[in-house]
Amino acid sequence: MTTLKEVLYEKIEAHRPRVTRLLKEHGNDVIDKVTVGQVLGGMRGIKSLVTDISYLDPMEGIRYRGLTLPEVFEKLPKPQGKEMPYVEGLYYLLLTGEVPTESQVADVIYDFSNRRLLPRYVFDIIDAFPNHSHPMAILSAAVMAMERESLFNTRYQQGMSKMDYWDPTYEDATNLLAKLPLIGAYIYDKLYLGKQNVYPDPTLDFGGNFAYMIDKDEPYDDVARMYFIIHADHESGNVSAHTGHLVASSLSDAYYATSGMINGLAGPLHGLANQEVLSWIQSVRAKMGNKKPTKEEMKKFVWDTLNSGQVIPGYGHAVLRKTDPRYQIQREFALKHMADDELFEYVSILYEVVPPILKEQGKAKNPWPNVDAQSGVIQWHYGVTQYDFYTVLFAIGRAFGVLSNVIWDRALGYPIERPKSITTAMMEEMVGIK
Ligand code: CMX
Repeated sequence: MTTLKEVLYEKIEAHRPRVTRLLKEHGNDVIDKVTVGQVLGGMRGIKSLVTDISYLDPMEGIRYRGLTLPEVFEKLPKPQGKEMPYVEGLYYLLLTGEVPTESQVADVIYDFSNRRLLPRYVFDIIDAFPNHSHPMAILSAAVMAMERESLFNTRYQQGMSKMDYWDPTYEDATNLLAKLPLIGAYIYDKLYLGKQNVYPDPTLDFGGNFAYMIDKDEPYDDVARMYFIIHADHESGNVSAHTGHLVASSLSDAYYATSGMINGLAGPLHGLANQEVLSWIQSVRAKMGNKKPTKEEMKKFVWDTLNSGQVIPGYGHAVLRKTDPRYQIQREFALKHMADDELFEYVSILYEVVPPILKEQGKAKNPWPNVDAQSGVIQWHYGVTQYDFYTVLFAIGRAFGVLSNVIWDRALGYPIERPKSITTAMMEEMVGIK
């Protein structure tokens, strides 16, 4: 059987001439223009990155390698009797653009299980963190500490052809991805369960093993698979994906790039919003003395939050202009498995109440919920009630997309990223302000 790495290499060889041709024959063709509003407004919408791993349509939502999320969930192989596909199969899809067969997935699962072991010093570093450290800071440091394991770095120091950069990058990325569940689980077990050890089950897949390691019963294994898959990629311009790409563009290795992307994801406007949603809902619940709010009461909480200058977490998006399909997939799961959950009812009321209010307020370009509006309550329902951990789960999923991109970046020889900055005075002069 051809391994994932061999299939990937064939794809890389087939793709390289396309980039060479674009550069050689169309290097000076114009594909976008840039306005002052875009430059001052966080570079929103400027077509300046290339990736074939995912594409985000504002109205349709994300596609991984051309497949919508419902198609991804339908087509990828699943463990027997489970609703959600293997995360390892997603890695195959993201890297190669092909839906793997059962046996191709089995091969990736076997490969991952051989790469799971975590060096002792990683546990020591996690243990050394002071109380009340945020799990995202611990995760970032644990990944960073493993940089000494980088094969890319070793091979680079020995002298390596540019054409081979992708190979040790693939090894680093796959080693790191295979170890992330153990790192995440150890952080969880230590911070919240007071455990000093964590043991993987070598017979389980990525999602199943993660559920096992944090002591969660079925169907949490499917929740973990769903969660890692929906968070994996959202094209290249979001903060976490872009940070990973940017850091790696200087030929910093996969460990540096992943630690960087984790740091970007940890902000409340990005991945941390899932934690913010839960804490916001909890504060509403506390104010209500645990009584479920009516729609009118909920409207007041939403307006109070807006009027105090805060954003409504879990709503709005820089690219999307409709309800996030990642929200929808989780909502369907919740309706099937936990329709009577009290906090899920809060989320459902918010879905009715928030969009009209954001429209009335008239600021947010997208009044609809994003992925983070739904994800925390599902975690809560299945016993992961420590909401500062939620972004760690997001990070483990996001690492698949970021690292798949970094491998392809090296395969296609994308250069160090270096946009140009100008001064405010230069900009004023360019637009005719004296
Ligand atoms: N609540 C209140 N105001 C909001 C809002 C929300 N949910 N979403 C956007 N706005 C406001 C913005 O703060 C901005 O206000 P100012 O003009 O005063 O600066 C205005 O509406 C226009 O913003 P926008 O162009 O619609 O949105 P941006 O592209 O600038 O920002 C995002 C996108 C996600 C940061 C923003 O919608 C937001 O802050 N949402 C809440 C936090 C959140 O859920 N983040 C998670 C996003 C998904 C993810 O990455 O995980």
